[in-house]
Amino acid sequence: MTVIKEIIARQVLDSRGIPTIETEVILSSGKKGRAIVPSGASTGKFEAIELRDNIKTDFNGKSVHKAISNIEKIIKPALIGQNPFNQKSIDIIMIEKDGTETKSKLGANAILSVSLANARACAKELNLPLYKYIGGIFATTLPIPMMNILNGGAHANNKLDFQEFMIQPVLSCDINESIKMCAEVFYELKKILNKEGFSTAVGDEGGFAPNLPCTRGALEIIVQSIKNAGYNTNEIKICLDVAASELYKNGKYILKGEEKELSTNEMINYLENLTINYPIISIEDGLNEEDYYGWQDLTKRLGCKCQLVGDDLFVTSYRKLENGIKEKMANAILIKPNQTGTLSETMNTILLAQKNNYKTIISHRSGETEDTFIADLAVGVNAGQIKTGSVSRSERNAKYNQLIRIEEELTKNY
Ligand code: 2PG
Ligand code: MG
Repeated sequence: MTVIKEIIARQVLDSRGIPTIETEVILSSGKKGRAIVPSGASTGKFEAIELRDNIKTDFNGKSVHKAISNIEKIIKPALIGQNPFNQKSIDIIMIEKDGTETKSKLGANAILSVSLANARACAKELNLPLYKYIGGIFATTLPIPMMNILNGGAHANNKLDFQEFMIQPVLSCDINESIKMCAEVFYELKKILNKEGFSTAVGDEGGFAPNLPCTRGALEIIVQSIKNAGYNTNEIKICLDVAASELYKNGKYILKGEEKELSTNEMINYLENLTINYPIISIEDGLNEEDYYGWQDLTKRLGCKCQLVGDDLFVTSYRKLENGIKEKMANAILIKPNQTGTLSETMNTILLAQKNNYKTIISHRSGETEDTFIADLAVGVNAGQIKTGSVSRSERNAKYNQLIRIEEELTKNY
């Protein structure tokens, strides 16, 4: 029987130059799996905890030596000799060794890196592509990209209140075509920004981060870019990540760029108005992560015409999603493996969503790496959608390129 023989972890860098963990799980057969964990900026209050050293003189407190030492001293001895195909038991061993609700003792970054590397090692052992190892022969649906083209909020230093403006080619049914359509809109957007004298420097997720004055201005420019690229707004729709938890102070939504302070009800009106005036089909974190009555109201009012995505609201947590389903909050969930900290927990949450007709969108973090695990995961669970940034930074393109490879493999059937 194949068992886990060795685990090696090291500190590497993410796309913001911030340390993160790369882990290799080596099996007794000699097959290896490797994974690097990403990191968020607008993190939800209830996310699993990323362990950092907090030593000011070491990468400004961001180094991860403690988490790595936890892998070497605690996780590795517990997993050596274990059957790697028993992913659930592997994850449970780590959860139990940690013993906290939020994985704060060993670090969700430490645990996730091992969990993902283990799954990859198993796929290698069986000579299967990762998506097929995760999902089997029915893992055949390529996700529709939700592509970020304008950045604001915590991902840029401009005045845009909303964090992400994305486009989605809703009628395209192949990944090459979807990526091409979005890329062409991105080029047109650059031309317009250039012409109007705005910066074309990009934000953390590769979308442009111009100092546009307001949300409506951003939406106008996106609609124009879609048209200039030769498409119409039936073919390409707009998706928003408001990241409203970042805007919420003392019971109000503070839209600095717009010079507005809105109550929950006014914020819902504001969002509804945007959906009436622009081709918006999806709104993520339209309200604060704890504005539960607001979420119920938002869902009642917009839920039948708009995808309402819980990111900070659900933090990929089974329990939070279960409660959200019961209380009728949102109708879709953003899935980020590092919000929960293991592959098994991520899978459980996805299955719960799918069983209850909540849409699933597999997502990157704003601090990413060349690791393409989420591309395989999106196909493996037939998620339907993926959010993995723009087409202008290689850590984002790595995921699109992996989807292109997977599509080729699935259609050619080799
Ligand atoms: C989000 C994510 C990814 P971050 O809010 O959806 O786009 O951002 O990783 O900074 O939480
Ligand atoms: Mg979000």
